[in-house]
Amino acid sequence: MDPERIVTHSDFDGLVSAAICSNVTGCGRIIFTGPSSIARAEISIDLRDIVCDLPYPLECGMWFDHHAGNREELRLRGIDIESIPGSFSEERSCARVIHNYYISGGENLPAYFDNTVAEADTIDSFDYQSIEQWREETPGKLVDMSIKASFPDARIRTKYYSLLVSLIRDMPLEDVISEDEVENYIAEYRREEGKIIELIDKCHLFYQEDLKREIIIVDVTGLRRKPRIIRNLAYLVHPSALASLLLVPIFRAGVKTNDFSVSMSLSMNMAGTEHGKDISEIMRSLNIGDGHPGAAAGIVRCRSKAEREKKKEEVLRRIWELWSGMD
Ligand SMILES: [Mn+2]
Repeated sequence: MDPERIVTHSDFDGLVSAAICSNVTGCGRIIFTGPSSIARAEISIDLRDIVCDLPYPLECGMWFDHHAGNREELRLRGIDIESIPGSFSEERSCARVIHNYYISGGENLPAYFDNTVAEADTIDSFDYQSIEQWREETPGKLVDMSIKASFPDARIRTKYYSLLVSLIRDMPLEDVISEDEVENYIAEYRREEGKIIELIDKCHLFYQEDLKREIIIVDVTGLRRKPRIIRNLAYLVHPSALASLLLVPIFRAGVKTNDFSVSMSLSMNMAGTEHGKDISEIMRSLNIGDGHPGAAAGIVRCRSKAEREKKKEEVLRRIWELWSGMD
């Protein structure tokens, strides 16, 4: 296939996916987007497009993905996955699916892709056994940091992501990170991360009965402006925590509402240990959301600030009860 565009997810896995497709097909026009834009059909995609690491659109030329939920959605839509050109497999990254597809098709891929794809596997599946391993600054993680920097506007971000795809396509990650622009955005991300850690330090607490400080709670519902927050950074503030819980106000059209989101995940300290904790079970029991055993989220709706405070207390009490009852 001679594609006109590669439409991909705007994360590390999506960028590596696009880089492999670009290497094989020679296509250099990359569109970056997220799963919800595809679901809402906000981008017109046709038979000349390759789509990576995203839900299957109405139609496309080739589709590569690894999300079980997207396969389930195709089944519900009555579309036979085997009839779609490309490849689906529940690998740890979409980059792995694409790499396997082209290798088994006899394509000659650069040897440095082996390591690039291995990094995509780890980063996309958040496969860390400890905080140290998660914080270890591999070339892939540094590139991922630069992707997560904030950009002055969407155009500059798209331009940088396009540059990154061509760098990842043409050289090993060790060389990508010594490019000036990449270095600058890594530094920018570090500055932002420092500010987030300060905010977490200021807004964290533990439930009164949580004497062993198992769950670090970060409550930023009191902030007037939408904060940028990365939940896992809570483990830097309290490294021995078993889980982190984040309460964030919901903004609609830039305006703060009384509703708040609750998101929670297990610490990587829990990886590989025997435990009965299931975060998605907690969200379902509260009837506010869903997710995976390791991470889940929900939304609590409130009509007033007073109700928000009341519900917050209730949610924290219930989460603590459910959590301490899971063994
Ligand atoms: Mn992915």
